[in-house]
Amino acid sequence: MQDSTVVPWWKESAIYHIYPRSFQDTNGDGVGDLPGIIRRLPYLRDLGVGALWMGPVFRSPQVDNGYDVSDYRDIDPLFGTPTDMDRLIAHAHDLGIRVLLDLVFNHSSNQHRWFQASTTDPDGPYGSYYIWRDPAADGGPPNNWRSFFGGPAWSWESTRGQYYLHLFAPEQPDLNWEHPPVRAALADVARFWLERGVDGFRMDVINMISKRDGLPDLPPNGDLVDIIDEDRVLRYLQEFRAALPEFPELFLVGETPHVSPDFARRVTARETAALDMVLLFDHVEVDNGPGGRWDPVAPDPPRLAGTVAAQQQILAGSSWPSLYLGNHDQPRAVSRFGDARRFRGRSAAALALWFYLHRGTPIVYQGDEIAMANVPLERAADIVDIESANALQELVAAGVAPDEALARVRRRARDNGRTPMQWSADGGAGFTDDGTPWYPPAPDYPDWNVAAQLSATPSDDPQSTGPLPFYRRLLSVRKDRPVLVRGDFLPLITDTAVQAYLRRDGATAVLVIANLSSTATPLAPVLAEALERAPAEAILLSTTPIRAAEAGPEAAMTQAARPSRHLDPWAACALEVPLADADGILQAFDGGE
Ligand code: TEU
Ligand code: CA
Repeated sequence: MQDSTVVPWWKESAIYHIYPRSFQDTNGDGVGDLPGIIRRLPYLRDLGVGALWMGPVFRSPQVDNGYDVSDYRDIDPLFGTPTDMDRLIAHAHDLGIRVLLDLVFNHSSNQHRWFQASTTDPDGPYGSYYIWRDPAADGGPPNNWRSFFGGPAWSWESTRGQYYLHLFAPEQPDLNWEHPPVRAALADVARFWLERGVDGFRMDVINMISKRDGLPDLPPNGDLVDIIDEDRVLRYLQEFRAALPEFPELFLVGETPHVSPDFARRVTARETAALDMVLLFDHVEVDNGPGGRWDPVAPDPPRLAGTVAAQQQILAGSSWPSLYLGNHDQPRAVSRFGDARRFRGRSAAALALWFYLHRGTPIVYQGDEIAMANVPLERAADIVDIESANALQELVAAGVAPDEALARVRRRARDNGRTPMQWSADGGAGFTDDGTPWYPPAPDYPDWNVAAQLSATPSDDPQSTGPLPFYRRLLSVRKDRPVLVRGDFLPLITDTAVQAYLRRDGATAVLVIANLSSTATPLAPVLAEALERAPAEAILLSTTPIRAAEAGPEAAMTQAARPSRHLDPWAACALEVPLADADGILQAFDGGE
């Protein structure tokens, strides 16, 4: 854990999240690979990120695209070799980029030798490595838990004559963290990669590793995560870090679906020495409808902003938020929270400015920096992700008309965020030279790709050039200003389409204003005045010429002619304001200390 006076790298720098199978193919098999990541490291350096987190590349049957690991110490040939990983780590470090691997420690693959042995030799050294139970009195599963991927969370293993637990697919048996040899074996896996130079880990569904004693039935509307023993999870994570004292700089970010605020705060507090950050979920569930994730409703800015502000509150002080708006499990942010149809470039930039200048570490998901969007998913066959395909089947089985079921699932299908990275307008989107991509690139890749946006400059309008230059400037501005790294988060407006907040430290303040909608929206006078007053050099970032002076004479007249200030659609800006002005703004919003 870090010394509290020094700002650790993971607070100052952004992290870039790579989905390896869709990032860059170099051997023509249509699947991204480690040499492909090596080839694109200069792109990450130029983007201005300080670390890359790659999804799992360990040996796996790929039932859940690598989140079913059959050998934690070997690289799956699909992605390359251990030597490729060594080269990647060395090259990344040469460019000042740290490397984070994705540890899937809640469960392994059923093809892992541990599970094979646990099945065939219950009394052997691996007999208790997994969660086995006898059938219930009626001969069925031991309790009523349902898997995240649909169906019972138990499968019968006839060789052993018992059920085993799997919170995800049957091919992903949960490891038994209550068994000390399991905890020691997993710490050894971490040590193996740390000794090869890895800088830290993202830990998959790590809040689920300890289940409540007795594995009790869930109440009728119980959520699977109600069965977690958070105190033991915290203890096991403290033990995990304590087992690796030779790596004092070890960075750990835990993926924690549905975790309680109290646990998020405890597990990331410096004094508990467990995790450095957690990946929360409330903000990526604001558009869950009454039927949950697969019954989506339109997200609205106030709900999204209010949820993010609540997370900031929970993780204020000695904890530290992560800031992600998309990943391989989520639909594309610009399609979900922006306006990909009418304001694709500008809404992607506005979302990035508003979201990533909150307190916490930005985690940029591959492709979001060029506003990659959802894909049509016109046929059920286009949905290949196990979770999304199972959800479609379950909806139809429950009587939802197939077209309606597809319409609901396609909006949230994980396939949306897993299409090949769009590097250029060349065939295969520049993702693969001569292979057939494992999944077709989005049809819009000829217009939305890295090459098309590389030539633009940060001062260009992201609506016309795409957001890549804007992202670069955003990450640079954030990193170069201590107030944007260390400053407090002070919400001003979260309940309208126009959002506003302050970041403030002892020396200065930054005012962030964003219209997260596609219509011109009134701006509170005190904010309009702050915009008018700000000298040009105080405007750190802006997605549009937000001020009359900046927009040229024609806008001056428009702006001045307006009875009350309006912010154009997806206009967003960050401006430095003197502390006195910041306090005045806070008072005006009655948000003063
Ligand atoms: O995801 C955990 C998880 O809870 C997600 O499946 C989530 O429920 C949904 O997909 C999006 O809200 C992690 C990995 O990120 C995911 O890719 C794996 O499928 C899952 O764990 C099992 O390892
Ligand atoms: Ca490949």
